[in-house]
Amino acid sequence: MPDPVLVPILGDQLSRNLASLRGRTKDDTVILMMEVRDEATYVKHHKQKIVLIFSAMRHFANELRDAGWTVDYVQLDNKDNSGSFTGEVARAIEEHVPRLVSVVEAGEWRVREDIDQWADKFACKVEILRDDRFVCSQSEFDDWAEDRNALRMEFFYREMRRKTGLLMTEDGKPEGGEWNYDSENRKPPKEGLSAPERPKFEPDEITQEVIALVEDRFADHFGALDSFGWPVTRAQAEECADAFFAERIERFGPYQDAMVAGEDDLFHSMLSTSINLGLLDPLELCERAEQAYADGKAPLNSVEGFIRQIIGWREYVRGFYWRQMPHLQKANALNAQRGLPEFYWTGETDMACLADCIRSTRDNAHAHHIQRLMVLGNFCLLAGINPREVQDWYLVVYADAYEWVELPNVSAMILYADGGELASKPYAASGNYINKMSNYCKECTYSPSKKTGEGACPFNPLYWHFMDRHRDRLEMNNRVGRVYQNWDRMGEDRQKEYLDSAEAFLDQLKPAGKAWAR
Ligand code: FAD
Ligand code: DLZ
Ligand code: SF4
Repeated sequence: MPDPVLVPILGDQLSRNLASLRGRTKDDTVILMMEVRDEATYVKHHKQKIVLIFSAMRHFANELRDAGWTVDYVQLDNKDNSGSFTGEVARAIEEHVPRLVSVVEAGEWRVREDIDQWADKFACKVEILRDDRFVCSQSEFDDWAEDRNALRMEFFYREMRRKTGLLMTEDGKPEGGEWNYDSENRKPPKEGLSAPERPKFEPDEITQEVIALVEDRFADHFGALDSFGWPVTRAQAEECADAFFAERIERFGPYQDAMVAGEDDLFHSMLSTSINLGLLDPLELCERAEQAYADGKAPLNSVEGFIRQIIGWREYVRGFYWRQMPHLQKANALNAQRGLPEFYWTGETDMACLADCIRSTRDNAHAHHIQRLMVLGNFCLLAGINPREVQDWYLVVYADAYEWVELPNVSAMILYADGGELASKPYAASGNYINKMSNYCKECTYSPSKKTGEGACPFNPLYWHFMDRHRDRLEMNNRVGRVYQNWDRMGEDRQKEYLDSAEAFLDQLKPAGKAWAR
């Protein structure tokens, strides 16, 4: 093919409607897809995450070929694989002699920095296109953020509702009269609460080949592989979406914050891996949710909750990431310095809530939102774990983890390491919250009603230890400040019991001995 356009497609850009493919002709385009060591090892990703990405990439390449496109696909085990995106693009330029390299901007800072060098590095024109799979462009986010003292998801979300028209009445009002039905999304789980199984997919030949590759090359990475069942094609992802809209969305809203031991998915959509890879279009999913409401198949609090997660939180954290990078990686407003405990990797802890969330993380490369936030995240916040170690853990262990979405959620949302730029207060909670929203405590060695000493739920003294050590900062916060009245009313002796209890617990935490993440 003389002077083609070279279109590199990254592992999380598996969309047929990608900006760099639109308007291209098949006889004039070479698509380049690259499995590279740099991406597979910049952290030691969960084995399922690597299998998911490589298998989805290989399936996508085959679909493109079947549709008549020319695809130059570089496998990780190709013997002359250079190991980097830039190295492979250089090789492809030499081989195909393109007139233009057309690439959609990368989702992550690390990769975008590299791609920004391509125009200088290569003797060939390079265009970098906006990733318009997101509702909000960066310049639009910046315009919205520019003249505000504080960024709050809620106000951004309203803009996105107006922009998309989702759940808006004809006269420009929010459907049902309210913007946000979060207060109706906090139903504790009732006894025996269980959700229908989501579709899982037996590994086909392509996935099996990738599993063998990962077992061979990444044997020391975290996570189980035998339970792999993630959708790796758009058709499979659509089957998962169909199942969610048919069977689970109705109760998604009420039980959004509920946790049940052994019920790993509950009523969550389990679609984040497919959305982030590009297999599913986030806006199409929101439209399906809206339709489910219009058809009377799902209540407003479920549908609004789902749409808010996608055009609200998902878009908000992405805009926030690009505004805050690169310093967000190093932010540590609370000066948290403790190492991540070993049990985050082994799951060996007698705290039943953490043990179950870590088991699900190891077995599925997934935990649902409230587990990530109020169990795993809350513990790291209260125990003062160093943000870099927590960031690495979350980036490694979840199949849906890419830095643009992981970092704001970890650094800003759970650890308050940005000092409150993203969220108005830290999500700190004692054992009482977990006991209310889950059935974990029933099977736990500890008691959530015991506050200090032997057998007390560790979250209880840790909560007050956290509040006490950050009093100077948090007392000023009008959403938190009131708790200090309770603290002061306890008196010095009781306060000391809390603080001693927390310190005894923290002292026996064993930091991770092995380099699990990097
Ligand atoms: P559902 O509960 O069904 O929600 C629907 C969709 O909304 C999700 O698929 C996702 O696309 C979006 N969404 C929901 N919450 C968020 C959020 N806080 N930020 C961005 N998108 C959101 N999500 C990731 O995709 N990748 C991550 O690396 C990631 N890391 C997280 C780390 C922490 C500490 C926390 C608290 C949350 C994190 N999330 C992350 C958000 C959320 O936990 C997952 O998107 C969700 O659990 C995925 O499961 P689901 O598809 O069943 O989601
Ligand atoms: C996460 C990941 C992994 C493990 N491997 C690859 C890869 O070999 N090739 C690829 O194109 N993408 C991979 N990814 C996803 C990328 O990290 C992601 O697409 C970019 O970093 C986004 O900026
Ligand atoms: Fe978790 Fe505490 Fe409940 Fe045990 S008692 S499950 S540690 S919240």
